[in-house]
Amino acid sequence: MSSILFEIRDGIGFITLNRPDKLNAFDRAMAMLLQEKLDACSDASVRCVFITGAGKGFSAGQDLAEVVDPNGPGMARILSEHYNPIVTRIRRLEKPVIAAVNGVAAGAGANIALCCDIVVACSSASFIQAFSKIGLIPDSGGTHTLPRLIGWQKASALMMLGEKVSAADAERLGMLYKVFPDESFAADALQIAQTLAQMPTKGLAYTKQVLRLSFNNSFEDQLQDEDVFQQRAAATEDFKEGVEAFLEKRKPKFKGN
Ligand code: T3D
Repeated sequence: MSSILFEIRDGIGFITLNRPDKLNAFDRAMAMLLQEKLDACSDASVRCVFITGAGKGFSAGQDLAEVVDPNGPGMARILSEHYNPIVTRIRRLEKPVIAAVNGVAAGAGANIALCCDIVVACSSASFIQAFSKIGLIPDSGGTHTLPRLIGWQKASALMMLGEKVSAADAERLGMLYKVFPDESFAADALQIAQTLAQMPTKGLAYTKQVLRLSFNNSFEDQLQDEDVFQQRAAATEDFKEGVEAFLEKRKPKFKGN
């Protein structure tokens, strides 16, 4: 069985981290396959990406057995060839990426989830910046993402203490968008993906890009970037359709172009 399950259905690229007996911890094969599947999501038929975990966890981060395996990739390659390319692909994909956190998300598993555009979790899920407990620093973009989500002080404490954060606390802190009950989580998370897959894909991609630019921009520069991206959005077929549908008092039918 492949360590990444992938299918494209109804405009959604479904990616499932699939090493459930290891809580979907990443070995090299899984990290490389995830990159391959994220690349496949560049296809125009994919209008939204949905990442979740098989079994009871989302991902426990790096497979620690691989770290000490003399035949493993070695520490020097793990960030540059595994995690950095994964989170970079997620950030650069010109469509929304949802992390549907179905259980524990630890280490790189947590930070891959947190770099997605919309993070939802089931009520029994949890997040752990597990790195400090084994003498590492947080990676996979976590030192960039987490303080921007919840502020420097909370991020610093969670990263140093390595405490488990419940889904409810993660929502309260602003780490994620919404928590859904375990029983309805699969359907509730899917509903978000289905909604996004019917929306104006290019407009969502530009939203993602301009939000990213805000991290480094002054207010004035951001206004200019909004202007640039708004011109692009206004040139799309979907904008035309959105306005026409509004004026004709009908439901718009967006095609993603
Ligand atoms: O170069 C570099 O390596 C840098 C890259 C770093 C990236 C990172 O992600 S570093 C952080 C690595 N992750 C961790 O340190 C987390 C380790 N796991 C845990 O602390 C716990 O498993 C959890 C808190 C995540 C969950 O606890 P629990 O009690 O729900 O489950 P469990 O019983 O600990 O785990 C279930 C199984 O998954 C178990 O296997 P077994 O005993 O049933 O055969 C456990 O060994 C396995 N597992 C869980 N996490 C990992 C793992 N196996 C390998 N690597 C793991 N990370």
